[in-house]
Amino acid sequence: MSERTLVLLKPDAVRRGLIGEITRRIESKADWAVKAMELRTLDRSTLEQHYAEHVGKPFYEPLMEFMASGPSVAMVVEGERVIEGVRALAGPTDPIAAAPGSIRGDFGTVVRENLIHASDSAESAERELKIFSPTSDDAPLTRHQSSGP
Ligand code: RTP
Ligand code: MG
Repeated sequence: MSERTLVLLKPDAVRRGLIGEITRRIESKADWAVKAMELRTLDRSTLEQHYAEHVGKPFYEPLMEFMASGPSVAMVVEGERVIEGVRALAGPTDPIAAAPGSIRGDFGTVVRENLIHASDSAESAERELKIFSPTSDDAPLTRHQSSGP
């Protein structure tokens, strides 16, 4: 079933020049498509809504500070089982526990600075897409066959 998810490339991913690498992995999956994309430094109010479930946890304040420390890329990705699928590409929260081949497993070492956020359920996706609402271009996506040399 085709669905939409919210993906954030966190400030560490942007600082380290990994926007292209991570986006490539997502975009390469058959029939998944980036429907909206925006680079911006997330403000406190957006982050409070986004991470409301973690208020009061010991990692909450450092997480908020990290997430506001520089620009993130917010994107809407659409496709078959994309919610579960991007979580699988990302790997578990702790990058040391994440298998090589996953985004966190290949590029991360620190739990907080784990490169990517992806909605964890249909309910989260619906909620988070409303918070970020990057402008979506709903024109049908035409994939052109490259006619290279
Ligand atoms: P996310 O929400 O960012 O997609 O990540 P997640 O579902 O894998 O992890 P979650 O438990 O929702 O935690 C949100 C983010 O908080 C940071 N974190 N730090 N013990 C810690 O220092 C700790 N635990 C979590 C991570 O950046 C995590 O992605
Ligand atoms: Mg989460």
